[in-house]
Amino acid sequence: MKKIAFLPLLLFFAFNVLPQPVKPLPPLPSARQLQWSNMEFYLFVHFGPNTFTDLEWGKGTEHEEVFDPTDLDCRQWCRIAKAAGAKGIIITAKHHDGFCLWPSKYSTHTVAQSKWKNGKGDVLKELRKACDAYGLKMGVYLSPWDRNHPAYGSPGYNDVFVNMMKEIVKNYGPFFEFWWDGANGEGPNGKKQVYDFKRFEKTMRAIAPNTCLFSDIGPDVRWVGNENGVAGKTNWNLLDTAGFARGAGAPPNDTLNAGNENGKTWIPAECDVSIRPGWFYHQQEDEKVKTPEQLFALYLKSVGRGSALLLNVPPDRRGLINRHDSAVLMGFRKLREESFGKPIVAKKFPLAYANDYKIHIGSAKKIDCIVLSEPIQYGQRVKKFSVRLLKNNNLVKEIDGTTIGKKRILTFGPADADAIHINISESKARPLLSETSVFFIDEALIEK
Ligand code: FUL
Repeated sequence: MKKIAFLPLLLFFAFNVLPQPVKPLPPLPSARQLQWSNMEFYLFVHFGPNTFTDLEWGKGTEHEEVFDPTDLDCRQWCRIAKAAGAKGIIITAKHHDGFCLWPSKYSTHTVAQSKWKNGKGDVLKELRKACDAYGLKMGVYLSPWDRNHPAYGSPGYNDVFVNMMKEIVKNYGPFFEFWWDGANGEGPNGKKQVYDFKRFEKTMRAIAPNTCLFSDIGPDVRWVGNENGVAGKTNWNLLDTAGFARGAGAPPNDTLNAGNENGKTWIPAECDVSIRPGWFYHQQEDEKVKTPEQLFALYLKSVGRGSALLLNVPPDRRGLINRHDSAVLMGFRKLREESFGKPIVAKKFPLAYANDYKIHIGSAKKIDCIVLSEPIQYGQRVKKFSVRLLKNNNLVKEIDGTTIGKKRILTFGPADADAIHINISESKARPLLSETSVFFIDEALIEK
C-alpha cells in the first residue's frame, strides 16, 4: 500500500525534475540541409549576354559574339565575396537565353562560340579555381527555360538538360546548391517544355548527393515567395508539397514565405534579392545600388528570420564587380561586425527541454537586440515566445515572437536591463533552445 502511494510522487519527480532524454521531432533536416543551414549569406552572380545587351531576359537570338568581357577575373569576385563575409557564390551557368558560360558539348550557344579568349574561355572553370583559392563554396543556377536550344519543347530537351547537369557536376563540382528557376516560357519554336523534374532530381541525387537542390518547392531549399529578400516573421522550415509543382503550380507566395507549421517535409526558405534593381548589370543602375543600411535591414529580415540571404551582385561588362557594389558590400560587412561583433552576453544552453531561460547581464545595460536559436537538428518546435527585460526585478519591456528556427534576431526600442527572461509559451513538442546572445546595435539600423 505504502509503495503505491509513493508512485505518483515518484512519477512526478521523474518527469518534471530529472532531465528528459531529448527526442528529435520529425520532419528533420538531412545532413546536406544541415550543412547548408550554416551558409547564411552568399552571393548570386547573374552574368551572360544580358550584361552586354542591357536586357534582363535575353531572347536567345543574341549572337555569341556579344559575350566579350574585357577583364574577367573570378578571383576579384571571390576576393570581394570573402571580404564581405559571404560563404559562397552561385553563378548563372545558363540563364533563360540559353547561353552557356562553359563550353558545353550539348549546345552551340556557348563561350566556345564567342570571341572571348578566342573561344577558349570557361567561366565555370575560372570560378571553380577562384572559389577553391578563397575557401568559398560554389553553386550553380541552370535555367530549365531555354529560349535558344533547338530541342526545347520536345522530350529531347530533357536529355539535353540532364546531360548539361552531368557535365557541370563532373567538371566543376562539388556544389553546395543547384538552382532550378521556376520560369517556364516558350522556346525558339514557340513551344513550351514539359520538364521531367523527377528525372532531373534523380540524376542530381545520383551524381551529387551532397548538393542541396533549390526550386520553388525544394526538395532541399524553397523559394521564399518574393524577390525582395524578406522571409516571413513566422517562418517554418516545413512545407507541404503534395499536389504542387514548380513554377506556375507552386504554392501561394505567402505559403512559401511562412512555410507550413505542420508541413510534412523539411524545406527551409532562401531569400534571393539583387543589390541593384535588375538581376544583370546595367550601367544606368550604378546610382541605384542598395545602401549598406538597406542590406543590413534585409539581413535582419532573412537570416534574422531563420532563412538564408542569397544576394545578387552582377559583374559589369569588364567581367568585374563594379566599385559601386563592392563599396556597399564592405559597408554591409562593417555594419554586421559593429552590430554583432561583441555581444553584451552570450549563452549556450545544454541540450535539455525547458520552457524558461534566464540570462543575467550583471549591472544594467542598454540593449535593443536579442538573437535566439533552436537546435534544428532536433526539429523546429517553437510556435510562440516572449522575452521579458527586467531591471531590479521590475519588468521594463516585453517582446513577443512566433517561430525561432536556426536563428531569430529580435530588435526593439532600446531599454536598460540587468536580466532577461525568455518564456516559450507554445511549441509543437517540448521546447529546446541552443543559444542566445544580447546586443546593443545602432538604433538607426533597427525596426523598433
Ligand atoms: C527569376 C528569373 O526570371 C530572373 O531573371 C532571375 O534569374 C531570378 C533570380 O529568377 O525567375
